[in-house]
Order: sequence, then structure tokens, then C-alpha cells
Amino acid sequence: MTQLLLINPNTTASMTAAIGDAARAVAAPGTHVHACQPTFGPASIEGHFDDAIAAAGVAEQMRLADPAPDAVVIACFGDPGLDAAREAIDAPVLGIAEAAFHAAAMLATGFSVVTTMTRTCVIAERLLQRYGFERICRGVHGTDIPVLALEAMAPDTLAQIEAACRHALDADRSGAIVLGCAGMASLTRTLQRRLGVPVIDGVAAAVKFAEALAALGLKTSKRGDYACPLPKHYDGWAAALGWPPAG
Ligand code: 5HY
Repeated sequence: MTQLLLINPNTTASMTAAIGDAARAVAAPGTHVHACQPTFGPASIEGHFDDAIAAAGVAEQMRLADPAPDAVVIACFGDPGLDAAREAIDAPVLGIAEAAFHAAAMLATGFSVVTTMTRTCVIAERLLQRYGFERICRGVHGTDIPVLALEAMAPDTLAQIEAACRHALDADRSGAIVLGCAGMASLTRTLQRRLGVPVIDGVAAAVKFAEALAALGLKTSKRGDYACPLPKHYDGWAAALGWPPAG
């Protein structure tokens, strides 16, 4: 049994449940998906401040993980706390943005990202540079659909996202679409059928890549910057997150 810890870094339980369902829909029979969310933080992540607090929420859930996971997926398109999570554990840790970029780059010579709030496009653009995909991603497009509006998924919301995808494919001359929010996972098949191009949901991509790394027995390197954090006392509300873990 592969224990896969799926962290939704925002605090909206219905979104955690939907993301968990999307993960289980593609997970192998031997994979147990444990979906969780932080006990504190933003109801949705739509900017730098949200992202910063969400990263601490990821660190909290890494610390609280029981049983110890064989792999971890951070299910927010900003990949908040990814490096910190890789320090905290030797199991593979995947961010849905990074996983989606890798998948798209294997399916088209150029892809476009369609995401929620336009103000978060810079977060995706910085991840593209950080991961080395800025030459393959031909554009990042905001729809200004709030993350939590995806929960309700009103009919015109899907139509708005489909229109943004069509515009991106034409304007960027790209051959694939990366969905820029974990809350868009449920739209993948419908959009792929309607657009006739690969539509990549990072949740599904990250789950399959995580299973593959775990099956290969590969773990996060503990040599250098991903070595466990140095022993350190934490103060205030973060006291429980100090190193090494108590007990
Ligand atoms: C996400 N926010 O996947 C990101 C999407 C975004 O709460 N879950 C969130 O807009 O960056």
C-alpha cells in the first residue's frame, strides 16, 4: 500500500474533499490517498500573503502526518511550501504546478496556463522560471474567477474557462493547456473533449508522478539544502513546528 498525503493548503473543507476525489479517481488500486488541510490559514490562496501563510500550513500538515507518507502532493497551483516540505521528509514531495509543467512539456512543444485571478499569474510565471519551463510555456492567462467560485461551478464559469483556453491556444500558438488551480480538476475531461488538445490537471499529474517515484523507491535527497532542518527552537504559535520534532 502506498500512503499518499494530499495537502490542500487552503482551509476550505469542500475543496479538500473535491481534490481528494480527483486524486482517488486516478490513483492506482494500491494507493491510499489521505486528503488534509491546515488548521489555520486562508480559505483560498489568491496572492502572496495567502501563499505565505499557506506555506506554513503545509509545514504544519507535514509535521502532523501519521502514518508517515510514502509520497506527498501539495495541491495548490502556487506550490506553497514545496522546498520546506522536501526538507521535512525524505519521501518524494510534488507540487501540482511543477508536475503539470513536466507533463505538458512532454505532450506539446508549447503550452499555456489558464488560472484564476490575474493577480496570481506572476506566481505561476515565477514558478515557470524557477522550474526552467519559461521557454516552453507560451503564456499565463487569468480569468478573474475567484478560487471558491469554482466550488459552485456555475454553467457560465465553465464557459468562461473554455473561452479563456481557446483564446490562449490561439494567442500563444500553444498545443496544450495547464489548468492553473486545483479547483479546476473536475473540468479536465470536459475541456479536453471540447478543445481537442491535452488539458493537464496538476492534481492528477502529481498523483501519478508521486506513485511512480515511490514505486521506484526514490526519495528526496538529504544531501545539501533538502537535508532535515537544523535543530532549532520555534517561538509563539509555531512552537510545535521546531526541530527536531518532539517525541
Ligand atoms: C489553488 N489557490 O490551486 C490556487 C489557485 C490559484 O486556493 N488553490 C488555491 O489561484 O493560485
